Amino acid sequence: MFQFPEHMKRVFKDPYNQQGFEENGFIKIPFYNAEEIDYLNQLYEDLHPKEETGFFPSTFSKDKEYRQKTDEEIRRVGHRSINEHLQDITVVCGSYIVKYPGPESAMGVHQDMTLVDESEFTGINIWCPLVNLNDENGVLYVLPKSHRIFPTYRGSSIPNIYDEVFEELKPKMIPLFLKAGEAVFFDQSIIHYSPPNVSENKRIVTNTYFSHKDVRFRTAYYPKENHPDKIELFEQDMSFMTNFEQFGDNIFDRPKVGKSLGLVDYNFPKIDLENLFRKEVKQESFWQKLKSIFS
Ligand SMILES: O=C(O)CCC(=O)C(=O)O
Repeated sequence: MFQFPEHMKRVFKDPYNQQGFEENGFIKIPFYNAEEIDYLNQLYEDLHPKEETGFFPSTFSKDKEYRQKTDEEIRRVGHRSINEHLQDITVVCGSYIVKYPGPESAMGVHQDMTLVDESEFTGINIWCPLVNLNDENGVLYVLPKSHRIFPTYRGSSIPNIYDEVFEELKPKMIPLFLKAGEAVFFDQSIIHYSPPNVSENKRIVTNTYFSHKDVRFRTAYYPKENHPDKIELFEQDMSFMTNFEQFGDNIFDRPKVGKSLGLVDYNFPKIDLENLFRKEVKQESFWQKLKSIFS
């Protein structure tokens, strides 16, 4: 089992952003200007396959050309702001994440799958809506500080640390009512979810995934039948996010890409609410204060 590094490798130019991100697992930063927002909205209309419904990330699309063009353009447009705020990074993938109106557009409580070697690196999403978010159109909720509860291996085949406490965690989570063009940079391992879009319009977000420039990419798979107490790790390359074919389906199968690095021990930790939070963090006033800072 791995340990988290004592300090994250620096990626934010502003030390306050770096510190806030490390402490809480996320940070809000203005990202696109009005012209960039208009361009990316129009690009989505021009490019997206017509049959999309519900919750639809472009990384799920079977249309490789759409995925590639989206990736190229989102990286290109984001470059100005990335250059302003970040240093020593490698940008891995740009994508759209769209919620069409309807109950099936909900995204349940989760942590994103392991994509980097978290003993040394952090995978970060720049999640930026192209519309103002509100209670109706699929705002993102995060559980502050949850990126550091336990070191975890994550993926569809692996049991989650929060499986038994979904309902208790939800009231602790904070909605990020971002304006169009304002981004949340969040650690992939933070616990997060978004309710369905019950407004009349689709909600378009761009997501730009990056890590430190020296990053080692890793994915994790649980070979439950043969090794119930182990995880198999896979080395992946830069193209994994744009080329992986198993996001939309076969996501529970052993990865068909990457090089197996063999088996490692894993103790499948679970959140126990009683022991989870330090004393002051258990108090309701702590959460009220956090909500007022971040909302
Ligand atoms: O776009 C959303 O509403 C949620 C996105 C999300 O949870 C993710 O990409 O992991």
